[in-house]
Amino acid sequence: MDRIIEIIKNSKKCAIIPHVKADGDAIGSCLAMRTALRNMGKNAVIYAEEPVEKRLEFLSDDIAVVYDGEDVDCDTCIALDCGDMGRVSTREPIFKSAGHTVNIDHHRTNNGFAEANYVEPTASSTGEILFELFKKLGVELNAEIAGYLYAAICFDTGCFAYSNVSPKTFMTAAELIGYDINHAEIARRLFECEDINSEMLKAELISRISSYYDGKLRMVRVGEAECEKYGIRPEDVQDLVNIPRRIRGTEIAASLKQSGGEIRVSLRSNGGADVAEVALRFGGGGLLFHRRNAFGGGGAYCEGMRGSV
Ligand SMILES: [Mn+2]
Repeated sequence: MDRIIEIIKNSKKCAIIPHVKADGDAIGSCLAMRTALRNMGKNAVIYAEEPVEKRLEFLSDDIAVVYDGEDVDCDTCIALDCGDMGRVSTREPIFKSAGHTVNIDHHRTNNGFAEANYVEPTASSTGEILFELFKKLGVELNAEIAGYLYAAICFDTGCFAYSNVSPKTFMTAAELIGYDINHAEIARRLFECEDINSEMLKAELISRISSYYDGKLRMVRVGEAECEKYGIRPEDVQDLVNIPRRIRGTEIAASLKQSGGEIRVSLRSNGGADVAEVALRFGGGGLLFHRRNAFGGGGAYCEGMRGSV
């Protein structure tokens, strides 16, 4: 982190990169970083792979530049929430041409692809790490930055419900709320602001959940044809994997989403299965949390995500 602080202090023009298919943690973290850098008098621009998804649009009306391959003039490139170069994807030329590169992330599979890397797998989110970095960097927090960080943490913890939440997560959130942010509205916009068409599609998918091994493995599939029927883009169908995950008896939940000639696979475990290992075997990435079972049992709780086949 000391090296990252040194690089940031010496930078003038920074490019900030969220991972491909940027989620709430990636976008919230990038917005927080951009505001912090600008408040330090630096030039900072977020380069995204694609337009930001609808549910995150409330965060800012000026979220990101969609990178179209132009030459980007920056001295420092900061990748946030990206586990590897594959997640930097088309923004790789920006990263490669920068004088200094920084990688801040919490995915345990992160392979340290930058000049300076700060990877903390016990952190709930990249937002939680940035809170710590900003303190060391002397960034003056305000309601705007606090709101972005809160959104990032809230998103990656499923509103503080997932096993990646630690005492530090709550202490960070407690400090952020102290900046007079509307945390209830942030949570509502992230998790309870569904599009009616997308809910109708999900209703159809619920009726078509497939079960294997006495229901221990449950799966949903969505193709482009169904998305078209309900008039929504496949990338706007969120949390598919949680549809089978929240059925009683499910140990492993899977979702298959067809989009643009590829099928994306998401995996989640409610029990002892290490689905991150499965995702890795197919070239995906994963998060794994070894936590206690509910009410302090000794077993491990594992959660893995994002495999692509
Ligand atoms: Mn994250």
